[in-house]
Amino acid sequence: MTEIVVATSNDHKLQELRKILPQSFNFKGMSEHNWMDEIPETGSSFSENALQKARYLFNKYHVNALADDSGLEVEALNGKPGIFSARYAGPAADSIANLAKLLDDMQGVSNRKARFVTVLALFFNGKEFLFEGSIEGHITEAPSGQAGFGYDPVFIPKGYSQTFAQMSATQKNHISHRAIAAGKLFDFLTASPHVSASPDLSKGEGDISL
Ligand code: ITT
Repeated sequence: MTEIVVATSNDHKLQELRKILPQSFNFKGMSEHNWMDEIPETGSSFSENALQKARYLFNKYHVNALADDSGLEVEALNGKPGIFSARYAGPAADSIANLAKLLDDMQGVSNRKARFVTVLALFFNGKEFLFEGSIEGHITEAPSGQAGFGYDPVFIPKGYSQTFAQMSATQKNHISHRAIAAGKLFDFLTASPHVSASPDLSKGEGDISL
């Protein structure tokens, strides 16, 4: 079975991706290889960061690599926390602190529109590909629900009445930003001609959004 190593230290992402992506590939966590690297993330966009993380694994360990860079963009905060979602309340901040800062920043703000974005970068057979997904919604006044991770307790997707954290994993994985990006990756991986003769980035093949 073809192995693809997921360049993440976020176990929630790995679990969500594994549920969505084809079972015919072996998506391995870095810890299963005992790789404890702190991968640098210095880009100025989701795409740059996702590519940087996947490239790191590919360059260091010469494996097929997948990376997920994602975050929450809030309209009234000019797109923040965006690429800084994981460390919004400071370099060592956890999800609770990030969420508290977000609700604080949004106090008294009536425009609560937001969207989640995921960019997946794949290094496969020495070539790189990008797949993007996003979902619109709004930020609640207070957290609700226990499931999921990160900002899930305060995000209600458009057309729904529950936060991601109130939904089952199956429900979230059906509609989320990550599900949309991973669905495109799924189609790419399961289209066998792509895998044997990968599309050429420079010709705009695949789902390239650089
Ligand atoms: P890696 O870089 O190691 O993959 P990370 O958690 O630092 O892990 P990012 O830099 O991509 O990953 O930051 C993503 C952050 O955005 C994540 O920590 C959450 O706070 C938030 N986020 C992304 N997807 C989310 C989701 O589906 N639900 C809730 N929050 C999410």
